[in-house]
Amino acid sequence: MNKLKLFALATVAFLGFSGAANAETVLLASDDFVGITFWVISMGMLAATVFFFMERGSVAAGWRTSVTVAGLVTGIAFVHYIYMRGVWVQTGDSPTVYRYIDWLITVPLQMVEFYLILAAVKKVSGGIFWRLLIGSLVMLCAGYLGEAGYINEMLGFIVGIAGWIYILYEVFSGEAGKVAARSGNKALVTAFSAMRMIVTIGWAIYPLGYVFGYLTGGVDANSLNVIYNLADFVNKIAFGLVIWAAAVSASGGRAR
Ligand SMILES: *C/C=C(C)/C=C/C=C(C)/C=C/C1=C(C)CCCC1(C)C
Repeated sequence: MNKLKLFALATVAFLGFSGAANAETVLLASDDFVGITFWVISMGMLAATVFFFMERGSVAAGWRTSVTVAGLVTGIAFVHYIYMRGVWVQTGDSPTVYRYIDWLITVPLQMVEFYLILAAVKKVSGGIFWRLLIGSLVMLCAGYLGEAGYINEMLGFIVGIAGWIYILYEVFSGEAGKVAARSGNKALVTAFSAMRMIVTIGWAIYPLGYVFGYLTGGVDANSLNVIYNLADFVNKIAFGLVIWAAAVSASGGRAR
């Protein structure tokens, strides 16, 4: 247990150090509000990562992997935010490639979370994970191709939306949704419904950002980045907190 905490602290210290090394070449202007959101959110991701790794040991064994994955999601986002912040502050350009690399890693990890919290209470098929993974890959690849200019922006949007709808279908009406509904486990049902709401309402912010950024004429990099940044803050940190809360309640409070 102590070894794990030590490892978490060492990782975080290392990451903080690499962030500090980056800071000497990057100076944030006091009127760069988009840059400030990049900065604030990177610190939020760091705090959430430390929190999830430290809390992992306080929950029942079956829930630990879920809490660890929540920490991986915010930790990976933290590293990407340091780079995205640098690109934005230094060039004023949208850090599209770093953003999509981050999403390409963290969104599948969040899809694993749906599977893991079900697997913590019930025997479930791996098909749930694979279908959610395919939906997220379709959504993100289409979005990237559209944003980076490889395909028509509208086409990228439509295919991306189709991938998202497929994910929603699986968590509401597909096998995942059915297993959760039938589980009879209160903590699981609460967490699953909250995660599902995040994937529905919280995630809707991203296609809205895409619409404002690319489809309503003229890419406004400022609003696009603020929208994406706020969305990441909610969808990565709140998503993890929901899992952590379910894990604590399923473990009968915070007993050690
Ligand atoms: C941590 C990062 C997360 C949860 C990122 C989620 C991203 C999306 C839900 C993106 C969705 C998009 C569409 C539904 C349409 C096409 C454009 C995208 C990729 C922005």
